[in-house]
Amino acid sequence: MAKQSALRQLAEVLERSEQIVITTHIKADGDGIGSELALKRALAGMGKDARIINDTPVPQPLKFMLDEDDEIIFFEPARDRDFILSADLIVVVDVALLYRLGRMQSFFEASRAQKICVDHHLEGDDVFDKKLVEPDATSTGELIFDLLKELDCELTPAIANALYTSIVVDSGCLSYERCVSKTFLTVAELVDKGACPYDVHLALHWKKTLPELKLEGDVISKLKVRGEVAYSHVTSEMARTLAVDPMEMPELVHIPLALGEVEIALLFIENGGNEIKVSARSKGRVKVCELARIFGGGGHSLAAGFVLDGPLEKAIETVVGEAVSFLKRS
Ligand SMILES: [Mn+2]
Repeated sequence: MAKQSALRQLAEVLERSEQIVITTHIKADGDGIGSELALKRALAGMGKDARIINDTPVPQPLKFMLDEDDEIIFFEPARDRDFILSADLIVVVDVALLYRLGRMQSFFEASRAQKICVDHHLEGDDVFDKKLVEPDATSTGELIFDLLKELDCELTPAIANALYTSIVVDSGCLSYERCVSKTFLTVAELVDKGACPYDVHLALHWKKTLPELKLEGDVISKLKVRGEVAYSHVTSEMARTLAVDPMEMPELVHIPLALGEVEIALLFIENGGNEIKVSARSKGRVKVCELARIFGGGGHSLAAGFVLDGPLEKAIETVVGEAVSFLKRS
């Protein structure tokens, strides 16, 4: 019921607003991008001036989702500040932590617009006028679907395909725990409205480049196991040699998770400078977001992440040791 009343309140805010900024977290994934596109397309259909403005560019593997190159604007403060500061509404999707908006954060804070959030993560800042946050939802896309229903929006094929992509990206192709019958009913309706599952599958999974596949091979060759924890890493040197951005390959962390005896998978990525980005996954016995929180990160029960200082070997030693004892405690 709380969800229904949040949906109604958000729908009313959207109906009243005319100039709308939509944004998501830095290094957006398919859920963030799909949610933004579906919402923008729906609002444009309602005659609103809605623009998607993100701090970081659309990752190459997700560009298939765009109808036009500039459908998502890569933030340029000098050009975009007036639109943001004079907007009457800012919608943040797939994140509720302000620092994850990157350079958009200070403009979010400076704007006098109403601010709303649609998200399914556990952590969030208390800075929104209204929000719909449902950690049990497979994806933000599924919540945007509910919101568009509340708005009585027509689901065009372009909207349906964006939402379908959101949902499959964040639900492990409709297989994770949070998938319930409602998820499948939603997806069925999206396919009825023109979403193309095979095209999305091709674009998401079978459009890799040879260097990307080679990086997967490198991640396998560096794989180590300690107890029920499997881990691997990508150094800056590995990424540079192959000219691949591992941050655009969120599926790399699933390689160590595929081992039968493993409960927690960790992938360490040297992210320029002294920063080590850690992705963590669990198969279900433990909540890996609790492990991430020890290091100041967060996410979902079975998929989380955090950043810590290098050097790489020290970060690996610290985190793997903590993961092993975390499993013993749990
Ligand atoms: Mn998401």
